[in-house]
Amino acid sequence: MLLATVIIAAGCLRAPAEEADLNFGYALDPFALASIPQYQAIVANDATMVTVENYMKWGLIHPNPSTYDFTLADQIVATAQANGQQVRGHVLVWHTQLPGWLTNGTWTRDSLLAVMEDHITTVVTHFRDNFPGVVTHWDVVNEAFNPDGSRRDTIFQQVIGDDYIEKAFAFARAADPDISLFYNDFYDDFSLAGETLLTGVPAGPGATPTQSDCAQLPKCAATQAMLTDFVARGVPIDGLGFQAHVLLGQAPDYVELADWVGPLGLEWAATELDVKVLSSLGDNSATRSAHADTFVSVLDDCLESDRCDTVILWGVGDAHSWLPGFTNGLFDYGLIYDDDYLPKLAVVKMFERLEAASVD
Ligand code: 9MR
Repeated sequence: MLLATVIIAAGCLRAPAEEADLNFGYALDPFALASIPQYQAIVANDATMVTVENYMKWGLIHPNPSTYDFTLADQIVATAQANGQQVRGHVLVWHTQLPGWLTNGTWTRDSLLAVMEDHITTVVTHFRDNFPGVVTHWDVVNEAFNPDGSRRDTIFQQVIGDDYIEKAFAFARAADPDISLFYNDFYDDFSLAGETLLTGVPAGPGATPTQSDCAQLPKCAATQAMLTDFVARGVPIDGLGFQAHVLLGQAPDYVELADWVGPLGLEWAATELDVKVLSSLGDNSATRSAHADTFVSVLDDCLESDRCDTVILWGVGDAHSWLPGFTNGLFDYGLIYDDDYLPKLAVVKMFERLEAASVD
């Protein structure tokens, strides 16, 4: 029993994930990766694919118009390469974490398109050339829609217009013909309601365990319309990422939500999975049981679908989760390892589910 606990504490999900042909892993923080032995062991022993939680974002990787800083992203990609893992690039175009020179600049459609092309080309090419074959997927555009399906009012939307998204995909494809290019967003009802509450943007509804019909959900329907149009016109896109920052017990049915993706010839992935637990409920056996079930439900959806081969968790352990900081402490305990990098029940349950898949 002690030996089993030690093995699980250091990670055990990689072998069954490989057996199940699943890209499985975590969004990583370079400082934790460089300095915390348990973190390093879990990442090495659980993950087949990792992503970079922050340090590939525009403001951090491209801090001045003519300066790129790949130091921290490179550390993560080099570690993944040494571990024999793949990397999902995150993210090329997003309205958050942009540098001041971009948000405060004066742009025309053409000048902003040129800057976007330079950014996408430089970043994609950097990883293509320095780590051949390691960065296999990119989240090209993130969160372009409001909960009601209208376009989010970003600098790219304002200055370039609706076609900034397809241009971003075309620039990424031109920079690397071999990578998978994803549009990435969130559709669950709780996250959409939270966004409406925080920002006043128009309301959802979004997906719940019992309502996951994309056509009935304005933001999902708008995404479906956009991707359908992209495929019809040959815009280079390979898939849709569902972020999946889901509420305890409230994961949508992603198989149903994504049932239109396969017929378009696209894939889908769970790209930022974590499970929001109300801090007031605590991290105890009851919440850990529901927390494990919520993780398994999303994993299950991906394993069940012949169009999903990737599940990435948005962090390794609760000590580094974005959740408490971003929700004023309302939510916590989102990940499958605790503050001390000890495994929760979710690790055991995901191990069992992956093992079952590998013998299917
Ligand atoms: O986890 C990220 C956090 O550390 C950053 O401060 C934050 C900035 O907005 O972004 C977080 O990651 C987000 C991801 O890039 C896109 N989807 C939502 C994620 C959680 O906010």
